[in-house]
This record gives sequence, C-alpha cells and structure tokens, in this order.
Amino acid sequence: MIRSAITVSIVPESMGGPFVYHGDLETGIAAAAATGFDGVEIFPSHANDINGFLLRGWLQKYSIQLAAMGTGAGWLTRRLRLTDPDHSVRAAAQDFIGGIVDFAGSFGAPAIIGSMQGRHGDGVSRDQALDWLRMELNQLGPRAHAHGVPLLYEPLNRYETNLFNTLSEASDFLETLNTRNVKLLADLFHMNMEEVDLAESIRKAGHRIGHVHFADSNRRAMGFGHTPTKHIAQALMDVGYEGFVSGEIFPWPDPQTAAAKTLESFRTAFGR
Ligand code: LER
Ligand code: MN
Repeated sequence: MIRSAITVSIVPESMGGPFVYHGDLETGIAAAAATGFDGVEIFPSHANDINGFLLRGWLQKYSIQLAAMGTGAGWLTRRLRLTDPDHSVRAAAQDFIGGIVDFAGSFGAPAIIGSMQGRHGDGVSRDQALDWLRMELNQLGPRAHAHGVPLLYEPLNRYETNLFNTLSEASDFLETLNTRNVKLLADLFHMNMEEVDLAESIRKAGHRIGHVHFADSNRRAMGFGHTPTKHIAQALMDVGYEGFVSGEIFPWPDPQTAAAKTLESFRTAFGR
C-alpha cells in the first residue's frame, strides 16, 4: 500500500530548507499524526540526536510510522561526504550514515543518501568519485539489509551534485554494485528539473524505486506548482510501488497549510 509521510527536521541549521515541521520532535510527530499522515520522515543532526526509547513511545502514542531518516545534516553541519578527496572525511561520512542506517533500521525504516553523496571535481575525477561511492554503498547496503530495510540513494538536480541527476543514470550505476539492497529515491522536485517525462521515468525505474519525495515543481506542497500529479501517481501505482510518498517541501505559506495541502493532494492522487 502506498502511504503518506511528511518531514520533521530537528536540525537548527536546516531552517529555511525543505522540511515542513521544525524544532521539537514530539510536536512535529503529533502535528503529522493529527493532520492524518501515515508516517514521518525525520532529519536529525546525528544518529545520537534522538532517544530511541522516547521515539518509540511517541510513534506508538500518535499511531504513526517512521517512514525514513535523512543523513544530509552530515554535509550541512559537518561537511562530510562519501566522495571527499580526504580519506578521513569519507570514513567519517560512512560512520555518520552508518549510525543513521542502524538507528532508522531498528524502527524498520531506511536511511537516505542525498547530499552526503558529494560530487566529483576539485582534483577528484568522475571515475574516482564513482569508485568511492560504489565502495561505500557496497558496505552500507548490506548494513541496511541486516535490519531488513533498503538503503535509499537519491539522484539530485545538477546544482546539488554532478554524479547522477536522473533516475535512469542512477539506476544503471546501482546495477554495478555488489549489493541489490540500494534503492532509488525519486524526488519529484529534482526530477522536475532533470527528467524529460516524470511519469515515464518512474515507469522505467519501476521496482528500483524505494521512496518518493512528494514535492511540486517549486518545492512547495504538491498542488502549489505545475507538476502533473495524477500522471505520476498513476505511474507509481502501475509499477506496484508500495512505499512512502513523503512531503519534503518548504513550509509555505506555513507548516500546517503545507502539510494539509500535501495530504489533500496525496489523497486525490492515490485515491485514499
Ligand atoms: C534531500 O532529500 C534532497 O532532496 C536534497 O535536495 C537536499 O535537501
Ligand atoms: Mn529529496
């Protein structure tokens, strides 16, 4: 079943980023549940940022699931990335992501590699960067598998990475890994910039898609831009997608309106 989710960030430095609820985690979880979402996607500063015992209690109390956890704070606040020229930075990036893979995994949720993938350039060739990325994913994929969850790899738009910008390029790269446990994250905001036809790209990526960021063309709540939601939803249903569709969007015009619009668009698009 396709399920709805919304983002909650507890990273002070991410204010102004594409996260609907910010600040206190319980307040965000309570608001997501009261709005009617099936899940929350959490953006933490670090794996140790959250008390697992408390989180388990809140998820139970508000009857909501952990949809996924982002790792981008490793880049945002510590400048860690998997393709950094400095070996110790790559090792710290692997460690940082690994902690979140384990924490989220203990809740049956996947971790996301978006900004932490880094880029080539500054003396690092494309082949070298991809070799490092492949090595890291070959370690992190099985680590996620030990929890029975996939690891999510997210192609980003050209202004955020020069590694892979489209689902099909990323999908071909994932085929070169030793692990089959790394799935694609289809972020509709990035796709709006990079794909020729979003629905068609989703059909081609098919079962490789493990998570969706539900964002309109302007990164506002779906319905506040010009993305053809219905076609995309139909493509996801046709390929048998079973995961979360998660609002990683700007809290515009305010968090609650953005959350409510996301859920309304989700329900209209997926008929639930
Ligand atoms: C992360 O999910 C993402 O989409 C990037 O643009 C970082 O915000
Ligand atoms: Mn995203």
